[in-house]
Amino acid sequence: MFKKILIANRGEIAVRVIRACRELGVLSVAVYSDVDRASLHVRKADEAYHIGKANATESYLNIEKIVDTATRCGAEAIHPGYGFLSENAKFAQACADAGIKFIGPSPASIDLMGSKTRARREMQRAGIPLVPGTSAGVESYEQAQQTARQIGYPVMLKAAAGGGGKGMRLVHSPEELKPALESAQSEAGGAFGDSEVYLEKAIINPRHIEMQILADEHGNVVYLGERECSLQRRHQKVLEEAPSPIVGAEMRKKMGDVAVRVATAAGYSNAGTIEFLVDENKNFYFLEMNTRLQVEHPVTELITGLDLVHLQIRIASREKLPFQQEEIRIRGHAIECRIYAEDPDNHFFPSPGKITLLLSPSGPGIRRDSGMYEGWTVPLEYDPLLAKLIGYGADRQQAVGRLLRALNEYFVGGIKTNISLFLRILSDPDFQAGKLDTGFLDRLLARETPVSADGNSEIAAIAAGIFAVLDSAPNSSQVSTGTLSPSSNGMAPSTWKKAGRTEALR
Ligand code: MV4
Repeated sequence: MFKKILIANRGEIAVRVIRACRELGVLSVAVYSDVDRASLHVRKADEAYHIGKANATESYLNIEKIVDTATRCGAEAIHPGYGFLSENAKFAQACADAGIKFIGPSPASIDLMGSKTRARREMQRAGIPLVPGTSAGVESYEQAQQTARQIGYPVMLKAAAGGGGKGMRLVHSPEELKPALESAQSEAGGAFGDSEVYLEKAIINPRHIEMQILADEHGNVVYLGERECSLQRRHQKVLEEAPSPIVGAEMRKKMGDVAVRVATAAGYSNAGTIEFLVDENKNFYFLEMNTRLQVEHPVTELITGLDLVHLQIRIASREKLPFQQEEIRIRGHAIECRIYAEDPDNHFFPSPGKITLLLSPSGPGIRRDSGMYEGWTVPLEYDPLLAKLIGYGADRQQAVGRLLRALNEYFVGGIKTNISLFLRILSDPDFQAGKLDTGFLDRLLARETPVSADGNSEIAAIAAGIFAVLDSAPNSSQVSTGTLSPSSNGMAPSTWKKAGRTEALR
């Protein structure tokens, strides 16, 4: 086992990895930029080193600086977290060249999955079900026209170097093809320095379901069940759950076996995720593979009882997988809410700033992976993910109930967060019935009319003032609906009632 690991990341995921290191008796090393000097990961690590300016290219994306820091402090391995350098084959190679273990797959596996067309070619050869389409870049408009006609409209144009929706265009009819092709190529060129695009049959309102795998460096691969990730906004996931409400034991085994074959064909090791698009008839198609630990890994941890970060580190130190497929059991249901510093009433604009008050939920079936603390200033330079609130229960309904309860206990003062959005999602009848697809959130948001400026805001401000004075003790909860009695909805009692009780005690 390693003695010291450097974490090339920040925020909640850096804290998550530091905790795993502590549990394994491994020393942890944080790195930080100018604006992260006071961040939680720096406070929690055994050692911390400044690596540059706030701009990520000068700090968290600076390969040379990070590898040099690891060498100088004597770290034997680097955990890249997610985002930043986590899927950068050059970084994985630079680590290897410096004699440092990259906690993740080989540069060759990262490289393969980084090219969507190459990955499609390799996976087709391995007999993996793909969305019908091409596995080479579009050569000309005329060729695209012909291919699109063969596939049948609607078609999807995608960037070969892409993923996550950049350079992607939905094309309904032949007339739309030419302008879509030109704009997709130019967007891909701008975003990735590679304008190659390819064509796929478009699946309308698909579900996005992904399969977690683990592979050791001795050829053993297992799957750990799926995650339902259909709730997203602008290709940014918002809520994830495991298991998927539509996947039963039979479908899980089929998807799991395909995922294991994908990982095997890619010569993959460490933790990875195979993404599938699922159509309304539950046909599933390989979409892409994420060659890193994912944001939403906790839901899989809760339903399998495994610690994915421990296992990543153990795999990187060349241990064999400590279990076989038959020993993996899925139990209960977990749902994750991504708490972002953004304003749901103003187009989800980022809302950086100082956290002046923080009341955090806990209790039965609640896990909170957070990178914030009261008094900390959320920097504007990075992804605004503050924390992940995960609810676990014996079944989906219990997980939802626990999350609703915990969300009502959550209060983040000084900045805007999307906490209220989750109260809406989790209360939605379609959500509760498990009727989700990738269009769900946009439909919910289109339906919902934002609070209008009708003069009530002044009254609300006065009420909030009273609330702050009477109810600033850490056992308070957020203002809830107040119109229903506690016994009827299981929520926190009315803030007015609570204020009255406080008064009576004085
Ligand atoms: C698709 C698709 C429909 N048909 N491909 C979006 C992100 C990128 N990773 C793949 N994406 C999609 N690819 C075909 N052939 C619909 C999407 C898509 C989507 C996928 C996953 C999660 C959310 C999504 C939201 C809109 C579109």
